[in-house]
Amino acid sequence: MTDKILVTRSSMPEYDEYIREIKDVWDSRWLTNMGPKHQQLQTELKKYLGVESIDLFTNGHMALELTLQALRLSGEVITTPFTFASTTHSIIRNGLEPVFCDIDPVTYTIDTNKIESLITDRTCAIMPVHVYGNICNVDDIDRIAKAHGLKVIYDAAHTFGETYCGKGIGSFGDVSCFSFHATKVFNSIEGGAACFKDEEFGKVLYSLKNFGITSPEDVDYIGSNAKMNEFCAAMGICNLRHVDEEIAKRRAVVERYNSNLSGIDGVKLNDVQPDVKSNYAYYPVVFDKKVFGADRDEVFVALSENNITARKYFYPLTNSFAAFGGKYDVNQTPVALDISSRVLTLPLYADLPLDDVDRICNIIVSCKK
Ligand code: T4K
Repeated sequence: MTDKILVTRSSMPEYDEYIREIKDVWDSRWLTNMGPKHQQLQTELKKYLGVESIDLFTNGHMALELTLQALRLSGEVITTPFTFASTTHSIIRNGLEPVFCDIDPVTYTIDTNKIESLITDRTCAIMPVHVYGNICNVDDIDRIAKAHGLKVIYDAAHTFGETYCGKGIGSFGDVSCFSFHATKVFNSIEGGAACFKDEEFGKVLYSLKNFGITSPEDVDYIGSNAKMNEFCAAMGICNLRHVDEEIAKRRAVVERYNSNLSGIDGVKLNDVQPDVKSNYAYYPVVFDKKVFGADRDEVFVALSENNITARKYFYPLTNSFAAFGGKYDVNQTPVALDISSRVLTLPLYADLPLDDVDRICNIIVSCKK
């Protein structure tokens, strides 16, 4: 019996490197509340991501949720359902109404040709998602937002370190939010960041992650608690030293998958987009049963039987969640509905042995009928 292969595996520094990094935290007993490690990671990330301003959070979700609160929005937010629960929840938990736009069948990001028909006099913002490391059509989105006076908040959870035309992906839109969760290309165990340009917005956002406290005797906003602690920041500092190396290794895994799976009829692979420096975050494969003979679920089961856990990211669509009591109609986003029923994300992490990639691909190929 071979060891189980999971969809991903956290990147980690050497044990001793982390222990050295937390020595100051231990000695100082300064464990959280924007301490020195938090400051250091923030400074290093600002440079690495190529953004004007950045603030760190306890996770990517709180970055999204508090960003929407800090923008003081009301009304409707145009977004997509082909995403993790976090995107949609951040909208609804702010008392805003999500309006679901369909996705592009090639990049799986918001279909910018369909945004304008969804704009009403209640629309206040667009919250597009860069999916799997594929970036949205940021040029179209910028044009539409400017024409209609809308804010743009990117869910950039999957696009750590990517650039578009040489610019950090976090520098697009009014705000871009990253996730540094254990499963991401770069992790701080749990963590996240919001990147922005407007300093006034930044001040409100900063206080919202600390209960809305603005000075020792003033609480000006109804905030939350979403501060990154020093142990997480220390993990981030260590992982950032190695992230380029990790991305290069991920690339080698992706290229091995591509060489094994390209040219198989009924198996659609994901291409790196023009002008994008990719981080190789996920490896999505879309199956066409009519051509390949087997559907996504059959491939999923075949892999599971061999101790390999692929994942159906993103199935089901967020607009079908029981939590929303049938309020939204999945048929209004037919491309998203179709892709979510056919996509499988295959195991991908820096240290995934190439022999295992070959084995995974052989199992997939053996499903062909
Ligand atoms: N927006 C988008 C588009 C997102 O995808 C996400 C998060 C967010 C926003 C919110 O960001 P955060 O608030 O999470 O920072 C995982 C992650 O928990 C979640 O962060 C991620 N997206 C989502 C796509 O995937 P699960 O429920 O699938 O994770 P789980 O526990 O099944 O882990 C998957 C695999 O990862 C495991 O089989 C093994 C590996 N793993 C997992 C953990 C927890 C590790 O190697 N180490 C670990 O510590 O949600």
